[in-house]
Amino acid sequence: MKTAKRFFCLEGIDGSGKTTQLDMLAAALARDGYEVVKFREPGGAKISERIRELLLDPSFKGIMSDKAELLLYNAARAQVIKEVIQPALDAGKIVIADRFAWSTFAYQGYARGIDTDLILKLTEMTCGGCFPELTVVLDISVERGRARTCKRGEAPDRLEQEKADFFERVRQGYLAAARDYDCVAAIDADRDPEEIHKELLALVKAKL
Ligand code: Z5A
Repeated sequence: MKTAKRFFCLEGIDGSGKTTQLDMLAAALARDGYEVVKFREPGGAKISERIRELLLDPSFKGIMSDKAELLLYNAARAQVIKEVIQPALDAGKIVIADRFAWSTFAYQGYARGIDTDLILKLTEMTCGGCFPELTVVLDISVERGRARTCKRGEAPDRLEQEKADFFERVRQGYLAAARDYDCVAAIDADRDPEEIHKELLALVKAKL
């Protein structure tokens, strides 16, 4: 996969701390004088946020087909690339994504069982060369991740309603990506947020 300079991504199961770490990373880079654009997936652009509503709607549990799900995640991604990511990279800004194509590899590939070679081909079509030069997987056990999200007390969305073994397969998908691809690194996310931040910042700065 062709990668884009200054494009970074955080991945991990629910509750791994992506959003927390993304905010800390973006703030640290901004303090160093970098212009930073951050967004979440699915989402980050108006059309992509509308697709997010469809994807996460709990009333579609058991109704949405796996193929429709796969294509909708890619449709949301194609739009945010066009509107947000590519213009920011062209302007020399740093882009940080809260999830990107490795989520599709882990959730729709490893966990749902869709052929991962097919997903990689579709990813090439959707992203072209607009693919993160570094993805950091925040690795945590399913149990510990769940304990963190349960504390929020919100009703689970369609994906969050999946069982623990689904999320274990997601976790294994991420760890396989970190083993097999140089542009993916996994770090221990079951630590103090400051400790994780230091390691993450060092990994990103090594690329700048
Ligand atoms: N999905 C997919 O299937 N295919 C795809 O291609 C894509 C996505 C792109 C989108 O989820 C869903 O779509 C997701 C994957 C699927 N579904 N699932 N399940 P989302 O955007 O709604 O949710 P999320 O990405 O999983 O975010 P999250 O639940 O908010 O988790 P997080 O961002 O990793 O964690 P956080 O919000 O930073 O932290 C969670 C809590 O833990 C919070 O109270 C923090 O204060 C606390 N926290 C954070 N760090 C720590 C540490 N280090 N110690 C203790 N407590 C901590």
